[in-house]
Amino acid sequence: MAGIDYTERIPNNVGLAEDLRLQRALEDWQPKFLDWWRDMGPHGYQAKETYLRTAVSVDAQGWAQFGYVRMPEYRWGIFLAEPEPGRRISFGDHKGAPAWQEVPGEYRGVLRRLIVTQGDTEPASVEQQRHLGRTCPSLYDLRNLFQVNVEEGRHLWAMVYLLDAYFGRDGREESEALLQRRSGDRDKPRILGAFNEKTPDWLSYFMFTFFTDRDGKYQLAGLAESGFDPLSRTCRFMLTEEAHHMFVGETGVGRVVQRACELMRQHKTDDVRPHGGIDLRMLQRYLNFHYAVSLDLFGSEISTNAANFYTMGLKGRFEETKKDDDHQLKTATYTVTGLDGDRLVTREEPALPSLNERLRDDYIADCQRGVDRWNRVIKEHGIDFQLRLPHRAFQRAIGLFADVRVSPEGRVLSQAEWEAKKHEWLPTEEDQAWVQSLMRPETEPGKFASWIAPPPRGVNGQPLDFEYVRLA
Ligand code: BYC
Ligand code: FE
Ligand code: FE
Repeated sequence: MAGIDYTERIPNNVGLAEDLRLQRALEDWQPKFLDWWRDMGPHGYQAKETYLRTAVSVDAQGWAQFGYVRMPEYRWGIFLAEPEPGRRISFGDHKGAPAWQEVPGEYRGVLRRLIVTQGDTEPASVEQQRHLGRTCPSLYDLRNLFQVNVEEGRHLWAMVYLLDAYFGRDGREESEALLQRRSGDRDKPRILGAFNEKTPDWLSYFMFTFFTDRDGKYQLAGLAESGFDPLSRTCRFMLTEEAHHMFVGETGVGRVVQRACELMRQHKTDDVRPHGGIDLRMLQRYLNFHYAVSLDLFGSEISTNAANFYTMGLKGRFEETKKDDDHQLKTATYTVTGLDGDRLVTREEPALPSLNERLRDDYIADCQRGVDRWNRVIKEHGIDFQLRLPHRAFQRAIGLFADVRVSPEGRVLSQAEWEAKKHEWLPTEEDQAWVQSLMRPETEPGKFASWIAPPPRGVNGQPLDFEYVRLA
């Protein structure tokens, strides 16, 4: 592996050529990353040419270059959004001070933990999705999957850059550990719950990119406000990529909805299964599951960690600088839903420890907008059905509702009531078997599987029957 010109091989706008120590650290890490990618990246497609978008710089021309690439040869680069001259910390105890260009010593451990938690999700999602290729509903979808995968790989690079550049030896150890944990592994699992779940089929994948990548958007938006400027700039550039992941999720689920509606109309039935579709009630159960595990990713409703991240100036609110308040929140309150015996009630809580819940609220509103767009498709087909986000307390494993059973409407249930009803609310074994039975590959250019409508247009102005992945 010696002798590679990494300054050329790793596109970057961080002056890598001038920083020998960092170059050496990344030079040591890159082959380990590639080993991981070969072992845990998309299974069976490493040698196939895929029509991918590669970022080679952060400006308008450079960040969306399209061309055929074999994934292991993808140019994973390190990009930070352009610096804001004179940027100041906009919240917390250090509000008004110049943004940090180096790690503030007293927060080193906390900051490292945040970066590691963020970084850990990126390779985890690649691991979760690695077997989807062989059941792709079209070459268009296969290409989009691989686009998401290489970009999650780049997001891992983004966090490893911060660890290697700013955290010395422990940063390098964390960089290695990011390649050693494995999604779903009993002994060395990924850090956060949703990233140890399986993504066994394309419906789960579209739900994941809608709901779980959207957690990414909100977490990255909080970190983009960070007083630690390199983290802020890194996250700001990652957010431009994240938009595509949520596009894949929203349009993916939307196309499944559309196909279900078309089949319902055509065959005048609610049960579209005999016609190779996924019916709306089953979709609702998948939605319920992915929404709940994604809500858990925001952490506990009342969290001293969240208060500390904010007070220390490390993680802000969504659109922190657009908010019109004191940005310190020492006396402010926030409305939080909690439990009172077996009733769900709202309470005014101190704002600082409620920051996870506040970010969750922003996220829920964003999810609702996407669900509304799916419902418009259903309505346009003249079908009387609506998809709904379940209550925030439904099926939670983290926080105030972790120990209670709650219906999608928000009623606290006895264990017996839950057992009697849960098959209506969460994907059943039968649902999973059905969805799995639909997962037959469609690899002829321009063709789409029976359960999903084609998208309105192709990628980067290319036609739908473009050879997005060369399988030959
Ligand atoms: N599963 O006070 P608490 C993305 C832990 S997604 C397991 O409740 P806190 C992407 C927590 O770590 C974005 N453990 O929560 C999407 C803590 O452990 P320690 C990822 C959990 O700390 C798709 C303990 O419980 N980015 O980018 O206020 C594809 C008590 O914590 C969970 C980030 O998460 C869980 N769900 O907040 C690819 C941003 N929830 O420290 C990529 C960075 C909590 O006591 N992370 N715990 O051992 C954070 O800001 C915070 O760590 C969290 C948790 C919001 C995750
Ligand atoms: Fe990511
Ligand atoms: Fe993502």
